[in-house]
Amino acid sequence: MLQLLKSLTLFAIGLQLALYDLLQVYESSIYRKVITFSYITRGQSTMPFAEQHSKKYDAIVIGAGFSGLYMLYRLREAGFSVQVYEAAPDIGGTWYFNRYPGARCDIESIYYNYTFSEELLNEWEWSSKYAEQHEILNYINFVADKLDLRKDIQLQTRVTSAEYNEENQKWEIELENGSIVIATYFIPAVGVLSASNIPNIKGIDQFKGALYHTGEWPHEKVDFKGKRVGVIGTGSSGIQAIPVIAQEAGHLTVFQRTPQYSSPAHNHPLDSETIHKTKENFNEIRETMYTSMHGVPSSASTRAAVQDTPEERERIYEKAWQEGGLFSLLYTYSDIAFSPEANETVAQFIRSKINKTVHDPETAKKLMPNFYYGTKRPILNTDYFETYNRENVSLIDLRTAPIEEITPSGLRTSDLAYDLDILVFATGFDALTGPLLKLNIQGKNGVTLNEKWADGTQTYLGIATSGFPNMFMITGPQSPSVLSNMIVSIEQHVDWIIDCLAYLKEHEVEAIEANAEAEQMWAKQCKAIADMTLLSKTDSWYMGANIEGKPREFLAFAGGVGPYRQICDQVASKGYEGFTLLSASQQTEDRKGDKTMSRNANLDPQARFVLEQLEALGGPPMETLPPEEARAGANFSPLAGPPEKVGHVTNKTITGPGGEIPVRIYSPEGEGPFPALVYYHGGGWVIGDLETVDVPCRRIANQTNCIVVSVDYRLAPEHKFPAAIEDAYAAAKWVANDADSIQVDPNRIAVGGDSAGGNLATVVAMMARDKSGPAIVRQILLYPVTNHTFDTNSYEENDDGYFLTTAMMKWFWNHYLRDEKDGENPYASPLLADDLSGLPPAFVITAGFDPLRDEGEAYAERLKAAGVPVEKTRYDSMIHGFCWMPGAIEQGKNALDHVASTLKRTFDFVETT
Ligand code: N01
Repeated sequence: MLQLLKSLTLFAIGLQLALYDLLQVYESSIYRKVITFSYITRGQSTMPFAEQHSKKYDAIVIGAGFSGLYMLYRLREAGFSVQVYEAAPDIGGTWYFNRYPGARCDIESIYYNYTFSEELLNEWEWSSKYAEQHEILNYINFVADKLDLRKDIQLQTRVTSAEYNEENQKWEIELENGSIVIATYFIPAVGVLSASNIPNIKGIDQFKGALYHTGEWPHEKVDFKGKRVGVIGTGSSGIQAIPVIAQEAGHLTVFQRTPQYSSPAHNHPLDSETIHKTKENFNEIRETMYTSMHGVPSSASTRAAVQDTPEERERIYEKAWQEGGLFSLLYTYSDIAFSPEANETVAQFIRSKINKTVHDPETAKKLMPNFYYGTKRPILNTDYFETYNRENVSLIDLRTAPIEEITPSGLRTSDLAYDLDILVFATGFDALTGPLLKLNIQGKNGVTLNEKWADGTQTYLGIATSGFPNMFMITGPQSPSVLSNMIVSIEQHVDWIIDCLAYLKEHEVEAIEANAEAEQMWAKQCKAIADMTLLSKTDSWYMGANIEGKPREFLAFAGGVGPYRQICDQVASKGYEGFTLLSASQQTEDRKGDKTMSRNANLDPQARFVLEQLEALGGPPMETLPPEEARAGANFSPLAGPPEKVGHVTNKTITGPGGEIPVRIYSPEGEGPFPALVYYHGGGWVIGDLETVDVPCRRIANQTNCIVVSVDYRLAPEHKFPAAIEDAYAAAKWVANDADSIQVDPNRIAVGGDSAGGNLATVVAMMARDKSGPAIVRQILLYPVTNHTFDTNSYEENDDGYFLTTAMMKWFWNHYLRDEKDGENPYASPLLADDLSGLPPAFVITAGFDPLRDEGEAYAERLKAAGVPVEKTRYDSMIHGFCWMPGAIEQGKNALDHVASTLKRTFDFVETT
């Protein structure tokens, strides 16, 4: 729990989804098993032909771009025999092919290089903030020469298929010339944007002019001088190419289907001081990149856009605009990636910039984007919008006049025909899965990758896929990949693969294969994370939406480069859990994790991600800390998400038995009197405060249209039992007695709380009954503490690993009670009360993965038996505390809305009777 403070930092990063926390879900969820297989020793005569006559390697790598080259280097250094095949006439991958005019990187050059070698870092110098394609290609060649990589690369050699031979556990890879090569490990390093998308437009073959795709640009200079040029597509490639082509072309016609957000790159030559400083501090910079959201050494603000005034936002957006970083605008506020309202503020800012830049209002109107900013890769430009002020450039809006046909002399939309000499397709790629599926890969049982992924991508960590042993993808689908600085992600994958191969060698493992259960969980998790953000709400190539017939799914892991690295490292540190390791030697099958794994299949993926993040962040367990430190670390606001607006929020203090009690009053707009909920936060009577439940209280107040009075009662161990209940009761009495002053209807007061707060709420209800105190019409008990005992099944099942642990509960109770005897007091353990009759109707929520589940449910049963009307709901897939996390866990939001609808019903009922 305490690691939450650190998690805040991560959270803040727009995309990163509010998630974090606790323990070893993976340990239980995804198991590692070692299966023995009987290795068939084959004599020469029974050996398949291919095996006898083919070249054999430990590893075959396909592709000689950034990923293939680094993979080659690491494999060779680790002592594996390796061969790289590259279809192109030279190395460079994406940077070999994408040589269209204006092509350059969108990550600052000084961070867009390999980080593994000090020597490479020191010997290379970038010329500008965003290097041009030819300079990046020069860099790649420099690295290849420096590390003497070319000798293991066979150029102009296309791989036409790869097939896993189950009998000998080898990959048989067929080359274009028909020859077969054999390898133990098959590593397609084919890039993620290497399968060009040329739309199937009628008449495309008839065009008599020159036709190009930005992703397969020719080596010879294309002469645009005086030509009538058409460009289809305004993504990153189009936006880079259009201003450059416009400078040369006789006339340029841009055919735009979807207008894009884009901000200026402010590219400039790099001065030697910047270069020197970066090199000097590269160790620290690298660390920041590795633990960051996107693989760059910067992060998002922790502030929400709604917390600032429009003027302040404008100032912040303007500063980011001037910075010219790929993520500058996205990082201005923590909620841009999550909240439509926050997103609209930055979208509006960019639209106003376009309006100011483009002179012709009609053209400016056509250029206005209207999807959620950041749900496509942000685009940097150099004079893109200014280009539309040129006489020789016109913009055609394909949304109003779609392309009907490509003709021999040009292109015809539903409106007009355009004569063109050159037509440029800047129409993007069949991203992430496309390059892999083009390889004709066949795994076990004759199943091809295309068949396996026909209805959706299934990978484990984006590195492996079940049914395809010993195959490793680099920056594959369902990894951070295209959402990140690719080089950082490439290095992380390659390093992980090398460590894995070393482990296999050491343990004499012949084959490693992802488990189907593990990849199902991973797919669910990737989806859940994307669904927390706005990313999956836009039709983009991230979603596969640009390719006809491609399954619609978010294709990357959106939880961030740093958290992802931690997850991969955890998997490795636990002996590659989630994988099956096939060993040649006799070993026993280890399936210890099975039971917990099948249980964890029911754990909500968003909750799981929260748990994983918190585990990844590490830190000492709360129960080992002094209370002040535990309190300081328990900041839940990142998980709560942005606070919603409420009519009025008033902080004040009221008089309590031990001094002033701070309260926060959330009031709806309009005239009262309103019904009220007196709310007690959880935190084991030791941690927690008004901030902890600020977001939930706002939501309940808005959804119920009631006043919520949140109470900051005294905490233990400074104030032991019964201080907290005395304050809690005093606050309820104050609300009833001073109802008029805060516009509360004294006949419609409910109490509620979560965890220890749920304990206080029901104890207040008991005290009110026992002392003829305020009339309470409803008690809302969210996974309440009801008994000072630790021997229930739910304690046993959820002892450790699901946010609240047994050790933490013991620590809380020990701080709260003066002695063991207090634990038997019904005002501490209401489940032990002799008489629960006469209490207000209860609404009890419990969570499946919560040590407190059983005592909450037992209490609900006892209330029922005492004649108290009870509604009881168990959120089966949830963890303790989930109502504090509505920003990260959808069901937290649902539970709060459930509370609100129950309260509303109660209040309405009381009003009408
Ligand atoms: O491709 P895209 P891209 N008729 O898919 C349009 C990376 N990259 O090559 O949006 C008409 O983004 C399509 O329209 P719509 C970077 O990650 C990096 O530009 O589908 N139009 C869109 O406008 C980037 O995100 C750099 O409605 C059609 C465009 O074509 C990724 O590559 C530089 C159409 C395609 O945009 C892809 O960028 C370049 C049709 N039938 C690329 N089909 C750097 O700076 C498609 N379009 C490092």
